[in-house]
Amino acid sequence: MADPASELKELRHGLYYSTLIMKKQFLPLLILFSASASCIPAHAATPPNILLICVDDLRPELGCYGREHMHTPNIDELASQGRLFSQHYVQVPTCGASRACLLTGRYPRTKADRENRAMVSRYQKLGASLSFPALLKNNGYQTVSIGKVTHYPGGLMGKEWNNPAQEELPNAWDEHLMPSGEWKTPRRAMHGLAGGKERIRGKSPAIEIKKGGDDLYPDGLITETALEYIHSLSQQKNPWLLAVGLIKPHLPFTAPKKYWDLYKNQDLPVLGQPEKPKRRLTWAGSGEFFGGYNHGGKDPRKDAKYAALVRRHYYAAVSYSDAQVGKLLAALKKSGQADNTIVILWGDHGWNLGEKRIWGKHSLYEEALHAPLIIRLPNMKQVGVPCASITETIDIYPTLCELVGLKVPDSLDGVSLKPQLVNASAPTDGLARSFWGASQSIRTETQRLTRQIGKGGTQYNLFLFPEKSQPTEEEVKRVSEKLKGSFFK
Ligand SMILES: [Ca+2]
Repeated sequence: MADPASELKELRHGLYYSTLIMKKQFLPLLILFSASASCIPAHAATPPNILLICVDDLRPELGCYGREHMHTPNIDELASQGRLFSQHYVQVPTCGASRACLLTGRYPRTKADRENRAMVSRYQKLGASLSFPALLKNNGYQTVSIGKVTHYPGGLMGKEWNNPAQEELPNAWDEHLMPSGEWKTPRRAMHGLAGGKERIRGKSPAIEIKKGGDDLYPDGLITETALEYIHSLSQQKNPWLLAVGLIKPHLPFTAPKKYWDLYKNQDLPVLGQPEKPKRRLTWAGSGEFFGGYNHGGKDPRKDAKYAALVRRHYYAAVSYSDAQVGKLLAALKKSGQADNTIVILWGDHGWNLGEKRIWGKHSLYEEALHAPLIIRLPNMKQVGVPCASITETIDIYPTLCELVGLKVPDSLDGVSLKPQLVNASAPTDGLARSFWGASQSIRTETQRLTRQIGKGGTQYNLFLFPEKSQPTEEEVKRVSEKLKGSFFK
């Protein structure tokens, strides 16, 4: 009898490798590429490759962000070799819209731009050349995405997220894949439980730990496929962009047991800001967490033991993702391409893990908007020195343009982070903008000002950092007067 695991592997090879034919020439980019404009050594023969690792719902609660209770050795090592951005904020605290901002380098201007199907509406408005994968592809790069890079893992839409006639981001990728294994389709894999089980909305558990290898959940398959691509892309002459989208620690908080074992006896730090805020503008009802899953009658807002259990499960899922990152970086090293590859690790937004009595991400509070960003360049200086300047997701697209020697398109809203990659203490404009529905939030080094326009008129909510005291009415008035001109029209 055939071994089901090898059958699965063969199926993946059959599906995905049949199309891995490298035919393109990269002359246009060779002409444009200027090694002196980047941190890439002048003797580099071709433009650098790019390995972009997107991690879903990853808080900056990682060892390298100073959180010692976390077991994240691989992301920590990447940070020690590159630049950690300690104050990186996303534009929208939801998967699809945040990823659309990453890939297009633009603020979300409309309501549709702030929703999970943002990529589709942007593409329809802005056309084929709006994303950096498309720009790179048009300039000779081989572009591949594996897993959840745009909103739909694999980049296809339709009932099961696998209709080849419905691409989420057309003309951007030479290949876009989602190995769904025993879950059969990307939709079922996205929230998949062990054993190929599909999440049943409102009935499946939010947490699960099972004994098994990394392929117990879809990220193991995504990584395995990515390892094969790192190997095969490195054999060709074209520069490449490989975007790998890991699904964990997105809900449900699942991981193979070995990652749970790291936390089962771990003391957890006291939760910051556990109370519902008095200043409640844009406060979130945690619908995804409470409505999407069955908690067996338990509520972490009232049950400290359950809250700690859920947190531990989230952390186990983080460590599971971290292990996948380790495999990707080891494969890159083994491929011989590490010295000519830019590595970016990006979290699509944060997550309130009980802070402010929120269990979820759909708000304009600090925890939902603060996300990890680490960039490692070949031959980088000041490695391991973090950059504390305020940065935002839209800055990544122009950064990549500058690093590979392409002109930054005029349509972009962000600013290249190359100065901060060269010198960790280089300042930025010191301002990050985030959006949720009709509300907006501005983060400076010491303040977050959120504006809500509704039936009650225009209201402002101010937070001061570090969050020790609540601002007085006077301060709210003074800061909103000072910053309100910076809200995006
Ligand atoms: Ca997400």
